[in-house]
Amino acid sequence: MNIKEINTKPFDDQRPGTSGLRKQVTVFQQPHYLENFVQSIFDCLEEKTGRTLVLGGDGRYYNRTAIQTILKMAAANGFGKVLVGAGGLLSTPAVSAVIRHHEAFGGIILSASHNPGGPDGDFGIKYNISNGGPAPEKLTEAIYARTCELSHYRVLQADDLELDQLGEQSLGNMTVEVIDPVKDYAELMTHLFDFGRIKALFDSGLFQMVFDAMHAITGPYAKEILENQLGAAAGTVINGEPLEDFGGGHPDPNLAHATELVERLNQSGPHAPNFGAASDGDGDRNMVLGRRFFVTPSDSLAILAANVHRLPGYPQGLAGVARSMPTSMAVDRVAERLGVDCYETPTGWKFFGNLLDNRKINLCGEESFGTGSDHVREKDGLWAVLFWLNLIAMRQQSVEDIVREHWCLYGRNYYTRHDYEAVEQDSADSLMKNLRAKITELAGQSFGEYEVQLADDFQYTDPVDKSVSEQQGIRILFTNGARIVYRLSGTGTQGATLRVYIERFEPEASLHDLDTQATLAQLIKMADEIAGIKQFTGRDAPTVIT
Ligand code: G16
Repeated sequence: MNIKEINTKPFDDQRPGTSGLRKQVTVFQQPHYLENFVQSIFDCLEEKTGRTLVLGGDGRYYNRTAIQTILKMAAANGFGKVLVGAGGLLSTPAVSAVIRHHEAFGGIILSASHNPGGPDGDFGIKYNISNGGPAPEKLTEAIYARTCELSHYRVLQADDLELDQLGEQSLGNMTVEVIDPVKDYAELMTHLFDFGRIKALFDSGLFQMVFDAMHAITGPYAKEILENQLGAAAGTVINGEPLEDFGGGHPDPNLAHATELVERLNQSGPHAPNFGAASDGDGDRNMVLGRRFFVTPSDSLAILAANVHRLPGYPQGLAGVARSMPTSMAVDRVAERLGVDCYETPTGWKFFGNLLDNRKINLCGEESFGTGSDHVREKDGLWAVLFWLNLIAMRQQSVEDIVREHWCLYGRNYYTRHDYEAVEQDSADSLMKNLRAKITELAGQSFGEYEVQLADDFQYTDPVDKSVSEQQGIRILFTNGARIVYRLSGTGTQGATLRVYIERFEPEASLHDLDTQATLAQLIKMADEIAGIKQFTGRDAPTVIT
C-alpha cells in the first residue's frame, strides 16, 4: 500500500456547529481543508482498525470529490470496509438506517442540509456514531481540539474509484462496497407503516398527493416508495432528480422556498391535490401541507405523538417524547394527557440520541421542520410524510380536519420564528450578552397582560450520561403559557443568524382561526423591545418568518 503522510497546518475555523462542519464550498476547496477535518475525525475514533464505515452525501457540488478523498483516507487509516451509496448518494436518515442495519462502526455524511449548493453554495461534513446518530458534543469537541493541533494526515495514493456500479472493489487493504442508497431504508419503512392501507388510499382515485423533492436527495427514495411501492400516480414526486446545485433552488422545505408545492396545494377544483409534502437537501427535514393548509412542525410533532399508537411499527404507543427547547409546547400537552415524560433538549438532533437509546422516548422533533422516531437516530423527512399518509388512510380525514380536531382537544399553540440572517457576528454576540445580563431582573416583570414567570439561559443535563450543555438559548416564559426564546443559529455560514421564537397558547376553539402574526403581534413587539433587536442589528424586520 502506498500511504502518504502529508504535512499540514491547523485551520482555526473547524469547530462543528449544530450539525457538523458547514462552510462555503470555496472554504472546503482550500488545500488540506477537508483532509484536516477528516483526519481529525479519524484520530478521535478508537478501535477503528478493520471496522466498517458508511459514507454518502446529498449529491451537492463537491460531493463526488470529497467522497474519493475520504475513501482514500479511510483506507490509509486502517478501516476494513466502507459502504458507500451509489453515485456517492445517501440521505441523512438512510445513512443512519444503513449504520444500524449493518452494525457499522460509524458513518460520514456530506451535506449542508437545507443550505443552497453549487460552486458558490455551501458544503458540510458530519460524523455519526454506531447508534446511527450524530456524534455527541463530547466527540465533536474532541474533533475540534484535534483540528487545532493537526500536523499531518494520511492518504492512500490510488486512482479514483468507479462509484456508479453496485458491488465490491478493493482500495489498498480496504473493501469498498457500492450499495443501493434506497434499499435498506425502503425496507425499514415497510415495517413501520401499513403499506396496504396507504396503497388502498392511492388506489381509491380520490386522493392525490404532491411530493416536492426540491432536486435534492429524497427524489429517488420518494419515487421508489411513493410511486413504485405505494402506487401513487406517476408524477407525484416533482423535482425528483438530485442536482449538484438543487436546480438553483434553496432546498429548504418551508413556505418561503417550496413555492411550486405551495402553489399546487393552493389550487382549487376536483383535481387539486389533497396532500403535499417536501423535504430538504439531505432528506431529514419535512414540511406537510393540506389543501390551502400549512401544518407547523411543532403541531406535526404533537399530532404524531397523539396518534403514534395507531401505527403498526409502534404497538407500544408513545413511550416518551422529546422536543428541542425552542419547539412549541404543543407536544407537552399530549405527553401530559397520555401520562408519559416529555423532555426538553437543546437544539440539535444529537441531544435525542441518549434518550432514544435508553428507551426514554420513541418520538422526537424540532421546530426546524424535523421529526423522527426510534427507527433511526436522525430526523427523517420521508418517514414523517409516510406517517401522515398512514394517518390520513386510517382516519379517512383531511389534513386540515386532523389538525383542527387536535386543536379542539388540546388547544392551539400559535407559533412563529423570526430569523435575522447574516447579522454581523459582533452585534449578535453583544445582543445575546446584553440579554444574559438582563434575565435575572426580568422575572416578575409585567408587559401589559404578560407577566414573566421565568427567564433563564437554557441549560441541559443529559439524564443518561449527566453531561451538561450550557448557554443553549435565552427563554422567557410568561404565566399564561406564552414564551419568547432567543438563540443564535449553529448552522449558518455567513455572519450570525439570530432566531427569535414566539408562541402563545389558545385553549378556546372559537379562536383557533386567527392570523398567526397578528395574534402574536404584542409578543413580537415585546421580543424586539426586551432584546433591543433593532438597536443591536440595525434591522427593521426579520429576513425570514416561518
Ligand atoms: C440541524 C440540526 C437540527 C437543528 C437545525 C437548526 O438541522 O440537525 O437539530 O434544529 O440544524 O439549527 P440552528 O437553529 O442552529 O440553525 P439540519 O437539517 O440543518 O441538519
